[in-house]
Amino acid sequence: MGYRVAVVGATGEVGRTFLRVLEERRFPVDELLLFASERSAGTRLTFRGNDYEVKALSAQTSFRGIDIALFSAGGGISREFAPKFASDGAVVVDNSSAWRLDPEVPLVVPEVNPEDVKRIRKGIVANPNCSTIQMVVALKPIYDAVGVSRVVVATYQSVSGAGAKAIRELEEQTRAWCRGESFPEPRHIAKRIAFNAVPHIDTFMDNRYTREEMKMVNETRKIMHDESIRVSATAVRVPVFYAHSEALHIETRREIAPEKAREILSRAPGVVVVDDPQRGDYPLAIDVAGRDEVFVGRIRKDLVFTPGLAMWVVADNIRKGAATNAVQIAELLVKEGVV
Ligand code: NAP
Ligand code: 3JN
Repeated sequence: MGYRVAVVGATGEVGRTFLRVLEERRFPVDELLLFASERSAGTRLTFRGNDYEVKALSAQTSFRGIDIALFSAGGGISREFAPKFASDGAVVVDNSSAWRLDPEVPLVVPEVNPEDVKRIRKGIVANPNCSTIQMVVALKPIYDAVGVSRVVVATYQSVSGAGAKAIRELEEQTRAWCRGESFPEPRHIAKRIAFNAVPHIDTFMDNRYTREEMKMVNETRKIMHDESIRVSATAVRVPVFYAHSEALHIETRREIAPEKAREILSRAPGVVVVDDPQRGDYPLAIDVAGRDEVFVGRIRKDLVFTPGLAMWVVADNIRKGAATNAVQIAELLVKEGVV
């Protein structure tokens, strides 16, 4: 049996990747409806070798008969349209932060809390922030083995996290530098990103952390069902096209040898351990781009948190951090008979 699937934000970085991932994973799509803004109405996108026309999403759009709607058009669109799709019978898998902390909306990473998809109340399941997803996939096996009390994390986030226009921005700035021209003004990233590192993703909050950093704090607790886990994050944009990297410093509740952590992580679902630094083997964004797993390396004892571990965690932010995780959620919805 197949499903009637809608993609909202189909022309964006995440939307286009949804189509690739649905095709690669052979998700049972019977009918596909593509939506974006008025700007790209009429654009044609390919899925399984067939052409589909993108339609403008509007208050007049009919949402009847849709089984699953994959949303990636920003929080405003999700707040307005997800309830409309849901009240017409669809289950919405939403990629924005709009619904993530709503107690009636499950926030799901299939390797961590798959059972939560059954707790749908509003017809919406939220996909966590990309930086949270890769962190919790790496944390969960350690948490299950010895407990985790505190995490300090610094992120190195690629420009694709800020959308298709930010990718063009890094390209244009780099091209200008190569030609000896002056840099064009930044428009989609807070500061010049070429040859730079910018500790400013999303907006600053009253506590002087950014919204991106606080997403990691709050979403981790909700996904792990543990309000006692303390997370402190610094989120940094770096001139990388695809894949986010993270330096994690973890306080565990009980002692664990790095060798044991390596063994546990090697067996964990969705994790690939690449950890032989003497031979120059550790995860790199350029190798991880295009992959669906979370890559972990540099696993060692932490020198501040005792007992504790330090590790380096890398994942493709557009795939595992967004489209792949959302399609995995859709697969769970099918498996659990929710759709
Ligand atoms: P993007 O490349 O800028 O694409 C944005 C998409 O949203 C485009 O398809 C755009 O359509 C569509 N859109 C914009 N305004 C719209 C409107 N008024 N009505 C309908 N569609 C509209 O951005 P992206 O990287 O794909 O990310 C999109 C969203 O996904 C983000 O805002 C964020 O909420 C979420 N996201 C989540 C994660 C995560 O951490 N899980 C990661 C990345 C993104 P047009 O082509 O017509 O402009
Ligand atoms: O910047 C990144 O690397 C990830 C960005 C995600 C993002 C971008 C715009 C709006 C989000 C998100 O998923 O948290 C949002 C949002 O708040 O919906």
